[in-house]
Amino acid sequence: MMLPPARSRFPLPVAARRAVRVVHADEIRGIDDFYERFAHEPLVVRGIWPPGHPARELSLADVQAGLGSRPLDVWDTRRQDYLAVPLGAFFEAFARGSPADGSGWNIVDHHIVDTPLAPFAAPPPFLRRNWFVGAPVSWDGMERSVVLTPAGRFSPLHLDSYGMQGWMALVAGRKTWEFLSPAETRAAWLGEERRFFDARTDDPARVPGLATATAYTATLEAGELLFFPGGWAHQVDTDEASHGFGGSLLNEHQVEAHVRGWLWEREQGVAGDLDLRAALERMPAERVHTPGGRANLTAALRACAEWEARAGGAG
Ligand SMILES: O=C(O)CCC(=O)C(=O)O
Ligand SMILES: [Fe+2]
Repeated sequence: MMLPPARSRFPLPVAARRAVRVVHADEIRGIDDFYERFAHEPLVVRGIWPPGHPARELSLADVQAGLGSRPLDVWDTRRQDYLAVPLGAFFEAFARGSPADGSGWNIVDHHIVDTPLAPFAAPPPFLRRNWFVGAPVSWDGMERSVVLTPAGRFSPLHLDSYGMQGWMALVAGRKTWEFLSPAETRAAWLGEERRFFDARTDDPARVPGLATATAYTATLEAGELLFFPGGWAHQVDTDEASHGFGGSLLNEHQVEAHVRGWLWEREQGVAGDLDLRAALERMPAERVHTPGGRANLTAALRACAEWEARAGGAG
């Protein structure tokens, strides 16, 4: 089904907007079907929590209680780093809402595997093939996180690290997402400043390539899940105070996008701590489930080798 394309307070200066595809969870018949028929573009999935599912009932107070006493990991877009914020201070600011410019605290990847919230944040069955979990990467926390966003907050355009795939499911609130495909994402990169275009403050004349681009947009509502594939840049506007869950994944189905994203980060000097090539080289055969996935992995490793040979030759 199709909805009219959504538009955020700070829309991307694109030629056209197109509504993200919406499906019901029952239409997805397992992991292979998901990657064959759905996962090549952003997707809204309805019906992930059947009536009576405990995640649907989780209040903000339940989330606060379930977090324990450890400070929250807040992503600070100005510093491009995590900030540890005491729980009490965060919930006070959450109640006040974000300043009009959309700044303020936002929690989208505070890991909760070691808290009572973990079972509520289990990814749906079609999102359970994940190389972040278990050896050799062993970044299990990436699989499920809590999401807590005050009303009015705006996350400017960015790519998630390692070209990873992401999902978010809201228990309450609303968020408007705008996406650029991997091919159009580069037009929004301000190379000399090593950052993406910020729709709140930057002159659209700085990103002329977007004038012919199409943004995929969606307003994510409570009870819905949003998925985005590897390498899609996104900006997120939170119209209503929101809480829910999210997670990140890497796997055989989109490993080429992950490698492209990671090599691009290395080129720009913004790559994180994971040596993706080394991890992929050590991936045990039993963690690859399909012949197509095996071929993707081989192609991705070849791309890493070629990139490193070029970078070595250039340097
Ligand atoms: O919800 C937000 O403000 C940002 C979310 C996001 O960028 C993500 O989940 O990757
Ligand atoms: Fe993101």
